[in-house]
Amino acid sequence: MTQFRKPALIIALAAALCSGAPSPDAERERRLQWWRDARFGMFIHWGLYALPAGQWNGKDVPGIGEWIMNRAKIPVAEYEKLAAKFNPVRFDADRWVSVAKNAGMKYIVITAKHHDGFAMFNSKASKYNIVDATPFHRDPMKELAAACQRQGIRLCFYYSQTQDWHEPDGVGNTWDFPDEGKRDFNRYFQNKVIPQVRELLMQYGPIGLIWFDTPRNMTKEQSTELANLVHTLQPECLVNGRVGNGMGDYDSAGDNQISFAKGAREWETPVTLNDTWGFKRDDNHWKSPEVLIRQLATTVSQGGNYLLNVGPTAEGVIPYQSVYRLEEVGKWMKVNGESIYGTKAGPYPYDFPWGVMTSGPGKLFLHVFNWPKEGTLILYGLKTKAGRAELLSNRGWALQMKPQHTKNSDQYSLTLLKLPEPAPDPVDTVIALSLAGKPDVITELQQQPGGKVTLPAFLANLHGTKANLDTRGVIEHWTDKAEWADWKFQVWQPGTFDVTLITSEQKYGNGWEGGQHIAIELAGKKLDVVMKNDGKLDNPQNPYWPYVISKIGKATVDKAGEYSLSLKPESIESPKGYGLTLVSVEMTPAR
Ligand code: FHN
Repeated sequence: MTQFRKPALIIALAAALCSGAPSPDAERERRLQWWRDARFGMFIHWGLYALPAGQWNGKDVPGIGEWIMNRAKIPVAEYEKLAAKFNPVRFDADRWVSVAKNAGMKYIVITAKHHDGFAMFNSKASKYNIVDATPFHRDPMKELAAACQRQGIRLCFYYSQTQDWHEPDGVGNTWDFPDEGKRDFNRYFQNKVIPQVRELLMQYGPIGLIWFDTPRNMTKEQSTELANLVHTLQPECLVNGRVGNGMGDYDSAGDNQISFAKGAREWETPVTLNDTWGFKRDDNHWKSPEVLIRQLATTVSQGGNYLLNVGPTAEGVIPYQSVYRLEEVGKWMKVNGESIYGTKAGPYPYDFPWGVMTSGPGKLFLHVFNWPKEGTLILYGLKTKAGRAELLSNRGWALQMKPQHTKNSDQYSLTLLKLPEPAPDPVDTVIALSLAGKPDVITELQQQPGGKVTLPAFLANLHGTKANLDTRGVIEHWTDKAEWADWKFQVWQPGTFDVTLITSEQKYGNGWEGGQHIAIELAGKKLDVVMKNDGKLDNPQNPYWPYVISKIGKATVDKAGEYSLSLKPESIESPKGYGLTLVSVEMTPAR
């Protein structure tokens, strides 16, 4: 048998080469092009859950709105009755699409079927759908597809492939269908998922991507079957990472996860405007336009796409609080879109004290969140000659620049002088820097102008195997005292520094706990302390992951040069055993 295999393989390969068939990687590259250029999309969570809007039998149900059926353990027979009342007569597809368009978004991902199992489209595979089961009798996906075509936006569908609380064989409904032994996931997968995904790809013209969610129990075969189905029916249609088992065209970050360790594949993050995805009447925990704009810039500066959610009401209206926020983002995008669309991560592996950087063809875009008070912004480490610097809000006016290279220390610095006062946009002023060639930068960590040194967890040399670098760029599960980390970095202005540790708390998780005994060694000096909470750090880009500052002590370096700092736990036991979630070590010049 084996004797015949090799020639057969060679013949097949030769045939593929002769036929000029593109490789799977080349196909993926082609599919990704529009999505990479887009960088910013609208997520829409809309379904029957918009009717109860967070309340059941007169009581508030905690948690996110679209999970109400699960959180309140509503029986299928009760929840189904919502369909008879669902009549979104104020739904206007063109209006929704124009809200997205005015915000600067280039694609819309809408829940075709969420975990409650109700299809928001015309489905022959299940009568439990908006056309057959509601008095509305219209297919909003058809109307959205037409409106998207008219307005030049890509339509994409969200589809919950594992959780389906309506079906005995779907995942998640343990209150109606408690007998796990009777659950046959593959039966549900073949009878509902595959036919409905097929319908989504056959009924609405070209679809930008299918956004699967919570892969949980998906086998590699099932993930592959879904991805192949999508790519066979619509070769241009992308599949997100949550199809499971690495079968997506790109990676999906966790919900509301803004940072993503650099060097990973293309990625996208889904983000809420308040806390819920589906409409919830009493959720007033809205993010400010400032947070949203900075999150967008930060995501793109790390090579990601930003998918921002709205949860329309049961009447079919996008809440005004959402529309207002999207309009504010849209105003910023109209001025600064060039620094977002079609751009890539900046060439530096870290962020700056003043903000973040994206890069476009022949240009770097400096997103300045903290406008320098002294009217001067200095960038270290850029070797490529800069041709011109201008504000995107005031093109045509060249900013003054002073490039410098100090031979003995090999320090490169570019100073932007006489910057306008006050900040042209206190949220994010973008400076476009045209370059004479491809950006060539020194990527090693270095002290920044102003004297601060930041050693981020994602750039540490980690010695050990148990703690790991989470995709959001923090070292987590650090519970073994034998594991340690170190960093190398360049100091330009020696002196005495206040050393602090930034660790992370998880808002909806375990919180934060101190008590770990930490030792830091720098320039022959050892500092050791028991970690305590010395204050919270405001992190406007990432409100769901508040940081905690722990003071470590003072350390002095006498001369400029390369240094190494190590961080070793002396003991990592803490009352609850959470261990450390390390964000960074910070060295701030002591006053
Ligand atoms: O459980 C869902 C949730 O309802 C929402 O759809 C988000 C969006 O990313 N995805 C799941 C949780 O990660």
